[in-house]
Amino acid sequence: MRDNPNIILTPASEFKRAAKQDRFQGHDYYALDELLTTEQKMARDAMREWVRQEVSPIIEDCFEFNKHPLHLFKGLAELGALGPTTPTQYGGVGADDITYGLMMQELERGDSGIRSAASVQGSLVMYPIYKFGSEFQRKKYLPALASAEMIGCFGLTEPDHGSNPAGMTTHFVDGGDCYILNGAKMWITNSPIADVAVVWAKDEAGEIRGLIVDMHAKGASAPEIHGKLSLRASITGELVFEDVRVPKENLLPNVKGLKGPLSCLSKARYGIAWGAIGAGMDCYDSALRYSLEREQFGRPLGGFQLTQKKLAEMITELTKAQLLAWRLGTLMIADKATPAQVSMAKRNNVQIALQIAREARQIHGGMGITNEYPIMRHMMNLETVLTYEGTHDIHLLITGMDVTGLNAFK
Ligand code: TGC
Ligand code: FAD
Repeated sequence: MRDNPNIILTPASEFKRAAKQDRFQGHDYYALDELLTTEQKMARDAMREWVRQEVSPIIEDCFEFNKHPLHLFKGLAELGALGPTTPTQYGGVGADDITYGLMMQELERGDSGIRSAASVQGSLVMYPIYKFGSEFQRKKYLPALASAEMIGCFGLTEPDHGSNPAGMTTHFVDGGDCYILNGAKMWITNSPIADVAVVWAKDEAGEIRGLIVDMHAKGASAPEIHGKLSLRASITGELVFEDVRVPKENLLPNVKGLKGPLSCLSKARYGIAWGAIGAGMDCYDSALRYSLEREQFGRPLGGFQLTQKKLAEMITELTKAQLLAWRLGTLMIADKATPAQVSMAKRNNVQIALQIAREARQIHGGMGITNEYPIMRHMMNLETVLTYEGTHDIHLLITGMDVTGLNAFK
């Protein structure tokens, strides 16, 4: 549609140009910057600039035509966005959790799918290898993953076990000099392009263990899932294991049980709590700009009380979300954050970002449904973000369990 000469977009394309110029201004209503260190602000600003230069010019096409900009991995690696909190001796940049969060915010301001690529590589592949792996595994995999020489994926969800991963049926048995792995995983970000997968599977005793699986091994495959109307710049697939021989040295030695994968999720969910703010900000920025430039009934849309209500609520919710994420970040740095606190922030911030996208879409009127503006892309992406890493309702039940002490899952 963008190249259709029959469609005249004269006034709106002006707004689009103006909106694009100003999209990255950021909004810091409560002077959050004063709470950040110089290093945190520098990392955020570098990522914002990189997104502006490398992601924004291509992202609408990637989304529309379902293209996966894999070349961006190199830039992400150079900026230290792949496993930012990983110590430098393993190829990371040894950043603190607030720096990590701010990086995710800026990436998701660009696109949730690009943030996803960084989340999976850093929090779901590198983190478990660092946290639960042997020294041999750390040295073999972490530098290669941090530099994007190797791409990883995280296999927890199965076709019949999404919200309830404890029920998984993927399993492995002792095959003498190796383990023999069988089973299937579903909805796995980056699986079709992955060199390695961190796969959670049950051993012969029924205990959940983590395995680092070479995706080039015989019997391992990763068919792509097609037809996604969300996160279209991100590639998603299955993982299928048919008698795959996994070297015994690839078992993660230092964790057993569901707390292994769930603690990786805590790290990634925290990143999403920041990331969603970025998507919300991009929608808000676009809506604010449009409301000041688009006139109806002889005045800018922003001059009507109903539009001001929408904008005022957006910036209020964004500000609350920023403060929630920042405080959670300080708890993460002090190693005091609980999984339930992470759930609250992930759930709240994704929900408000989605609401902001919906309201921003209304402010843009008909133009809001086109890819002249980022709104629908963010909105469609956020539908996935609301669901993955624990659905909106699962996180509500985690909070419910935390405050009542009663487990609604069992
Ligand atoms: P439950 O009995 O509650 O817990 C089992 C053990 O795990 C511990 N635990 C955690 N540990 C660390 N971090 C967390 N967030 C934890 N949550 C629980 C818990 O203390 C216990 O430890 P222990 O020592 O007693 O054994 O487990 P349950 O089976 O009742 O499940 C609870 C429930 C439903 C909350 C959990 O299964 C859950 O969170 N389900 C949602 C599944 C989910 O989030 N899947 C995400 C898949 S990965 C993904 O979506 C990646 S998207 C990638 C991208 O960004 O592109
Ligand atoms: P279900 O668990 O079937 O849930 C369906 C609905 O039922 C939801 O609304 C849920 O909230 C509700 N529900 C379930 N149980 C309860 C309950 N007890 N009480 C009330 N309501 C309930 N997984 C990975 O392992 N690795 C990845 O890299 C990965 N990437 C993904 C990328 C994309 C694009 C998507 C869409 C998903 C990805 N996932 C990944 C999977 C994701 O984590 C799951 O989709 C999610 O956990 C939900 O599982 P499900 O889709 O099977 O839904």
